Amino acid sequence: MGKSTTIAFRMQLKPGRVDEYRRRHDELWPELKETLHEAGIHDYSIFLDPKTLQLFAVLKLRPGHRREELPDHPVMKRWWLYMAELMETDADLRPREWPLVPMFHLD
Ligand code: RM4
Repeated sequence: MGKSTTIAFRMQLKPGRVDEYRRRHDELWPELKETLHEAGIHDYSIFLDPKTLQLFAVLKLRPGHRREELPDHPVMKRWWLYMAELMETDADLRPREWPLVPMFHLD
């Protein structure tokens, strides 16, 4: 089995939604966890910058992952719909994502 790749991206929380955002992730739907794992995602963390409400997501993708299929997955769609009141979204209610550029890594 090959090595996973790490990607990172930024998302944007809406004002006054920190506690609810954390609560929903503390209670992440088991079927979403399964869906993300099945797509090849693991070791997924999200950090908050409390000053700007920017969310920094970093996750690992297994070789042969299917992350690009997630937007069509019913569970993913349902989660994004549920989260849309808390996060800045695109017109289709996906959270807006700004890819981050890797600059340094220490093993
Ligand atoms: C986030 C957002 C992301 C999703 C995580 C689990 O708030 O919806 O798209 O991957 O939750």
